[in-house]
Amino acid sequence: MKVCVVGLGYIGLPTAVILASHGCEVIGVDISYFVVDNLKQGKVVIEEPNLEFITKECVMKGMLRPKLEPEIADAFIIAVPTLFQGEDKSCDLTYVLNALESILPYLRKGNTVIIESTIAPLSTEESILPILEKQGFKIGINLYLAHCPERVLPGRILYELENNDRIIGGITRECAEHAAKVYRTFVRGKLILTNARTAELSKCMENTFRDVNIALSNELAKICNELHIDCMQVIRMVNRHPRVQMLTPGPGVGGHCLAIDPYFICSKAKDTSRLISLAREINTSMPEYVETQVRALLPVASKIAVFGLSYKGNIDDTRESPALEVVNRLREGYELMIYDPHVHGYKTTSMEEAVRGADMILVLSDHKEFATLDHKQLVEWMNHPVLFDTRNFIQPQLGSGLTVINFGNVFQYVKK
Ligand code: SAJ
Repeated sequence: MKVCVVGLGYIGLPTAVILASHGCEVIGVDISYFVVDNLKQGKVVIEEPNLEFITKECVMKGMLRPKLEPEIADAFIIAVPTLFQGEDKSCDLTYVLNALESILPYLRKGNTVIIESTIAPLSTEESILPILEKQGFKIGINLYLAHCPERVLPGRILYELENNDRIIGGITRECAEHAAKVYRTFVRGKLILTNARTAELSKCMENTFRDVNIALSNELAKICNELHIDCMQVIRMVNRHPRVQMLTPGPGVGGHCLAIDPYFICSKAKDTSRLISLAREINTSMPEYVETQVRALLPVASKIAVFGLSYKGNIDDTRESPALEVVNRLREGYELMIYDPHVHGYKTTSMEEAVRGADMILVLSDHKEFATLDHKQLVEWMNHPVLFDTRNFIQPQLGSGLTVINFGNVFQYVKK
């Protein structure tokens, strides 16, 4: 099978590579000359375990051909970003529609077109189907259209692409069947056939479910701060219940998914999506909450060593990262030095340079490196030995002299 994958980012490239490594002839298309040129040399700009190794193998063996424009193929997969737009943060399909336009000249009868990008419910029928019908195709008869969202976790993308169940949302049953043929080449999980709008809403709801649950934990952190109760202790107690699993409060919700997908639902059911909207409000309030706690802990102008800019631990992705908002808020009144072992392209320093003379270490990403810091060494470097862990995962080291504050005990340290 020959597959043309349009969009070689966090999802498109691993998808192209996994199809190629399972015997498909794959054309990988991107609008970025930089991305295509790097890929031709087997170089990958995304931090994802094993991706560069497998990509290089597929490109060198000619199974994956990186190009700037599409080719005739049996199936076309569009995996480009979808952003939100305007006041209601509705789904911006610009990149998807541009990618669709780019494949139109290469479409032939019998082809399958798959949208993997996360899109608002009803988008496939309302925005994509008409463009293909305008070309004279009869969807479900001589062209097959489906929405097949991914659900992979950065850091485990290749494993999850192969092993997660996959929702196959066809405009018609035949569309779903044809799209399933593509995924049958590599998916070991179950292929769940449904219609396009169910697939669209399911994908958005998966992330919305998580966003709402994170909001509950974030609201608990604020309640506990008011009542002088350790929220982390409460969560540990609650999670001893055999059927309850509360998530961890943090400085906010970032990434290209949870911070965006809930708005796609709200924009389609404004008056009904009240809980979803409120959860977004709670999560987007957390950077300000962190700022308030920092200013209460450190009322005078001081030097803060910020640990972590990425939207979550052990990755280099800063898209919608709450850490960026916290840093912008704290620039007023504090000298900030930023250390992040995973993120490049920002003005960051070494750990020692950031910590020397610091009055606080402010942890904003849960990188694994931060769980094994030598607290005694940090105290030697610091002016004031305090670490504020907004990710609530760093354990104090007894006798180190470093005070470790988190959402659970911050009320004990805030100056009255
Ligand atoms: N977060 C918390 N507390 C938690 C868990 C997460 O504050 O207990 C924060 C993270 O720090 C991060 C944000 O939420 O800022 C999102 O983190 P995430 O762990 O949900 O990771 P994502 O956004 O990279 O991946 C999610 C996953 N969706 C679900 O777990 C339902 C992934 O499976 C999806 O494929 C991905 O969104 C996506 O691409 O849609």
